[in-house]
Amino acid sequence: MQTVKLFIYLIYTVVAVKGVSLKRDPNGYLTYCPCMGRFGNQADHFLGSLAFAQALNRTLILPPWVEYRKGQMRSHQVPFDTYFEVEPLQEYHRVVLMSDFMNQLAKEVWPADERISFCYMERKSLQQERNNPDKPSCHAKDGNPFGPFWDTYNIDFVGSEFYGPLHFDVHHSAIATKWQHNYPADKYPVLAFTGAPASFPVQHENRELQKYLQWSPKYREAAREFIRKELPRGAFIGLHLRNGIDWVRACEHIKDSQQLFASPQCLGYKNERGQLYPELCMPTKEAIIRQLKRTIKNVRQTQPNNEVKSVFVASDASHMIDELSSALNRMDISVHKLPQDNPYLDLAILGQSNHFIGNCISSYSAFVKRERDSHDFPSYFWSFPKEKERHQTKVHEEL
Ligand SMILES: Nc1nc2c(ncn2[C@@H]2O[C@H](COP(=O)(O)OP(=O)(O)OP(=O)(O)O)[C@@H](O)[C@H]2O)c(=O)[nH]1
Ligand SMILES: *[C@@H]1O[C@H](CO)[C@@H](O)[C@H](O)[C@H]1NC(C)=O
Repeated sequence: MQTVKLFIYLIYTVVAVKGVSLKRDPNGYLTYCPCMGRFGNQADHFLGSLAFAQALNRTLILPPWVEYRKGQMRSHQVPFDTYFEVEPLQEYHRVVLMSDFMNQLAKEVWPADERISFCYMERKSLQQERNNPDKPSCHAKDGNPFGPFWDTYNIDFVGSEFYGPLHFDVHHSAIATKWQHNYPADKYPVLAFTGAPASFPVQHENRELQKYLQWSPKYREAAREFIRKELPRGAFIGLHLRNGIDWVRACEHIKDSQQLFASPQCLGYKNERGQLYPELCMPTKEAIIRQLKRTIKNVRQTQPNNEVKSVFVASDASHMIDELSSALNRMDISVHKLPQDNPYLDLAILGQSNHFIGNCISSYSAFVKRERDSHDFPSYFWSFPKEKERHQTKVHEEL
């Protein structure tokens, strides 16, 4: 009897220490490097990849987020669950953290000598291929962040698979069946993509998957703390000001495109709500102050019981604290920002604001907009709709 008890006790401790051990998914796995862009881009890609894994009925291996730090040559990989919870995602589809997969399953499911990287077509190497000059390859680890990403989990590839002309649009075709036919799970237990199997910006159909992406307790708490301790009681408006030098340059592409980055979120995926114009990307300081004042007045009229007491500003460069403070001084509204740069905490706070004004072109703003949509919180965009048109609609309404 004693020995049985001891045995059971031992089993319990082993399970408790190692965590519940994972069972192999007979339908296989899918993973990718979030190798394009910073957080906003990666989040768009994540939603598409999640939908794609679901359509193929493969477990999605949750990649870490790829971050770039000033003055460092190699990207940093931050575990997926640093920022977001794993559990809510399970409601939609099977997922597993990359570290858990590599530690617990890779040895059995994905032995080192069977690791194939998937890319649409051959990717040219940056360095000269010394050994094999002519052999086409995905060169999955060539350059930054490609190399550092897979190195994080000691992954090397022994071969390449070019999957073209297959694509990822699972909503408008039977492409998922073709993937399953070409790459059955018993022969290809893991599909490891050199980039996200998804489009940018996120497909319209996949926007609502945002609701499964929920902030980790650490960020949820930190946002709540900041709001409670630093902001006066009452409603607050969250602003995203995207105005760094890289953005000024990005905005120059406005003139030769129908859409730019996240712009379908306000213009519509088929431009059904208008064409691009420069102020959508780079509103002037005057326009920002005008729109903010107008929004505050609107809230006062429509929600007199929940008066705006403060403004929270998130920005990659200029927060305009002085300009905004003096503009709102007479209205008795204070203006705040985080003491230190923290893009994730900025996002989590913007998600909780009573009203939000973001940049339609920015995928960073788009993250906030989607999260708020999932809670039915109101959001607006700088200089949208276009001022002249807005004036015309107003005149029209008055008539
Ligand atoms: N702390 C902070 N960082 C920001 C803010 N806005 C942008 N950034 C930083 O700038 C990056 C912008 O890249 P993305 O997240 O891909 O979004 P985007 O605005 O579409 O920009 P690009 O894709 O680079 O053109 C973010 O990931 C942040 O690191 C902000 O309001 N606060
Ligand atoms: C999808 O995969 C799961 C887990 O492997 C399996 O139980 C389920 O039957 C699969 N669904 C379909 C439609 O094949």
